[in-house]
Amino acid sequence: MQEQYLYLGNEEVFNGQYMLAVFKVVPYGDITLEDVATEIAAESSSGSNLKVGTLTSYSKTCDARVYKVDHDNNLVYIAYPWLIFDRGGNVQNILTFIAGNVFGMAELKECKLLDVWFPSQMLDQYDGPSVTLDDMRDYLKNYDRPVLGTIIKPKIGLTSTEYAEVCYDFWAGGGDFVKNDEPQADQTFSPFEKMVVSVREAMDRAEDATGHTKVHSFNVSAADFDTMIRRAEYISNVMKPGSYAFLVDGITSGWTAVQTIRRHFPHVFLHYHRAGHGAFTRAENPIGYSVLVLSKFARLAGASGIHTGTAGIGKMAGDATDDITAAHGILKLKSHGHYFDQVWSEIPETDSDVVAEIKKEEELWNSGAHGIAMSRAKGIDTTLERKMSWRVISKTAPIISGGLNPVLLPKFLDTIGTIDFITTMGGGVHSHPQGTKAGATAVVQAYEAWKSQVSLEDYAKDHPELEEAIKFYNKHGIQAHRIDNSAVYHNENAI
Ligand code: CAP
Ligand code: MG
Ligand code: MG
Repeated sequence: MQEQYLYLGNEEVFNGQYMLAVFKVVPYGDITLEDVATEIAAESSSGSNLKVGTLTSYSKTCDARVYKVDHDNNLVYIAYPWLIFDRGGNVQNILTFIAGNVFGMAELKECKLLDVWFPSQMLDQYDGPSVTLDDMRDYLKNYDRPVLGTIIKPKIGLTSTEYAEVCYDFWAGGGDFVKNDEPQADQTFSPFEKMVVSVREAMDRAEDATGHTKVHSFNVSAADFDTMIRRAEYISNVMKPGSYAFLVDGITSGWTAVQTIRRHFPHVFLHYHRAGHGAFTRAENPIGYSVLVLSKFARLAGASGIHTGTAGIGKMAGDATDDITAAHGILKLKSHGHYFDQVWSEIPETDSDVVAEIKKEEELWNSGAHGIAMSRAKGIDTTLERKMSWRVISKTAPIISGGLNPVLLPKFLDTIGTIDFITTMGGGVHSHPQGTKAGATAVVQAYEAWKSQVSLEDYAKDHPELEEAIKFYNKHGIQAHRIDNSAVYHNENAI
């Protein structure tokens, strides 16, 4: 037990000077929860396993504080004086503190960081997104449906021109958005620059053919930041402004890579791909952090969009409670987390402007407007960012992929409760029996069916691409049978 970190019942932790965190903790042996909580607080802030003689009165102000222990649920609440974090809006440094050595502590059988809470005074130190899905909607002139996208498959192995042809087919079929798959970079069979030029040419053809603008998200993850910046600059020189996003493999290339691209290219949609997150976030992982925690830090760091999962409908692990809480947690001005309610305002949440905007946002969401996007389609200007961009951490868009196909889209739409997201279907488009173009059209038709509240089967009667998709995916889209949204998404634990 390290008493200096034990502050049960302490109210100071709510004074805006502390970032709050809650961990699910199971220690080995018969160590008490309070005891091990102080060890976690020490290791994740100022201490070690032994009390040192070099402490000063000031250094003690850097101590994390265990302010609540919930024995029934094995929960430990720890407050971190956010002044201990590296100045200048560095997200990597926070996670080094709270999601660093603690995961290696021998006395811990379980240590899962489930939720975090940022006070408004702390939010003001961080970048947040500079480009949001609203800007992409303005470019696409798409306000009344999700941005419908794909990932080019096979995941790797097409030449640059073959890759671009698949892009063309998807866009010609009515799709909005194409992304590189997360490992596509600069491979011998698809040199990066040739791929970019080929994509631009295919995009121009698709825009001429359809009369609609299109977007492509390019992976700029690389061996070093100079190469990342060089690739990003090359894309910026080849593509039209607004027609491209930068994808960063945030887990494998790291938070510094994410923030480097965010800061060097503040006018470009920053697409955070989370390949590798499963090692930390899966429910069956006793050590790690939640999808919500990952997603909240991505918003803090300035990601315009991050993958948040298919709520148990697609091929990846994750359920409605985890994935939908994360999606709403990064979209809304006020979000209900697993344990904390977060207001993403850099001014006190009691400020009348903020209170008014939260009220308006809740009304829009509750009005079945499926979130802000639909209301904008009705000409209601709700874009908080336009009015208060200097006062809030703008929204981050959920990016939904992982085994989805047109047949599963309506169920996901019912589950997520908004249209304000990007969906990207890879296998679920390029496996369509009639090919990629028909696959894209089937996705659009599936959305149209949902929007007009007609069953897919009825809508398919005069939409052949969807009809073919239903036959095929009900047979092959294994996830078609894995629709379990019984996990009711709610926030009973919100404080
Ligand atoms: C999906 C995907 C995505 C993962 C990401 C893939 O392809 O491109 O990277 O699904 O998962 O490589 O598997 P499919 P998440 O559409 O063919 O499944 O969004 O959960 O991070
Ligand atoms: Mg700011
Ligand atoms: Mg992928």
